[in-house]
Amino acid sequence: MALPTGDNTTTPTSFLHSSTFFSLMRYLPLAAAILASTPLVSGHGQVNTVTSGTTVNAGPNQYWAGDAKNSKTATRVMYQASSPAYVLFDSYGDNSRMSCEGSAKSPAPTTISVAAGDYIEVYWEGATSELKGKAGTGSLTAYNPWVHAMGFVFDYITSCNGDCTTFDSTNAGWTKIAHAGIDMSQTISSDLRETMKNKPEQYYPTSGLGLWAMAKMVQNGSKWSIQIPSSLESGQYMIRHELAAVHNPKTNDPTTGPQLYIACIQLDVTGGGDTSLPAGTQAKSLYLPDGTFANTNVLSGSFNPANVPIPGPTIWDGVFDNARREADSTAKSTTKRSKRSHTRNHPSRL
Ligand SMILES: [Cu+2]
Repeated sequence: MALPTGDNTTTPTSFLHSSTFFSLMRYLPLAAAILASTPLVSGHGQVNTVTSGTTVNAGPNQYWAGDAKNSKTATRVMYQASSPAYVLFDSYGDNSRMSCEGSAKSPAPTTISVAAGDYIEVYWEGATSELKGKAGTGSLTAYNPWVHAMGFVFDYITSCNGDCTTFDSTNAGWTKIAHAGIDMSQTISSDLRETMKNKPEQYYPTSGLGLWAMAKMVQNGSKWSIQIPSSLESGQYMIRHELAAVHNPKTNDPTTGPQLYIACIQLDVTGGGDTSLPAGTQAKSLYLPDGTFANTNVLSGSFNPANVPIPGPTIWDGVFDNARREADSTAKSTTKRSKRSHTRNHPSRL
């Protein structure tokens, strides 16, 4: 859910609850048509597609397990758009929900092959058409754009210890490979700012510098790029790609606070380096349920976009081997690089 005036408030459930049996019968064909066409429920969304080079892998159908694409997807099933649609602060300490939105023990049937050092592109899709065809959404018209513009994007990785299609990620240790909060060198486009004002889910900061990672994603056609560290040894891994929407600041109400949308994407990494992942951080220990992050309040008068720390562990220093390797390959030195362990992965517990 979003602000009272935010995400779609006409859900099939409320429709049904507000109807007498007689009027329900009158509207049944309409309700059936709505349910058959799109999931007309409260906002949010899911992964539409993941690409790796020329490989295009469709995300699962969250609403019908029998969909043919579900037998070919490498993305684990996420929550549907109705409760639970995302993970809230009262569940930040729950490994089952925090690792893969309830799919920790329900692997996807395939993996996507990607070379170490290369990128995968994740295309998000809104569950509703709130931003479809709206200015500032990167000309995405093939499906619904992602619906929120304020929030963080985090990327973690874990080893599947073999086969991702049988991997239980409940107690996995996650290593952060990228994160993004507010970029104070950029502004949101005036188009998207206006679109969000009309949603209505006004964008903060209301003027000046401060581009949230989520707005960057929406402006870029709801696409996010993730680089696989070139130092990482070959094998099967799972990416925990996470959007944290902050449009509905936390109060005493347990349905408020940052909304975590977590997509687990199974990869077969080829051509890797000589570095293995550190132990990482269990999903239940990534964020504090009452810390700085949980209490991010874009609506408070004192909100300062220049002082929004990024929560969770620091980025794994193995990621920076990408740059080191390039430097190494041009260096004259013939010294063999030793296999180093990377242990600087302490949670900052915000
Ligand atoms: Cu939402």
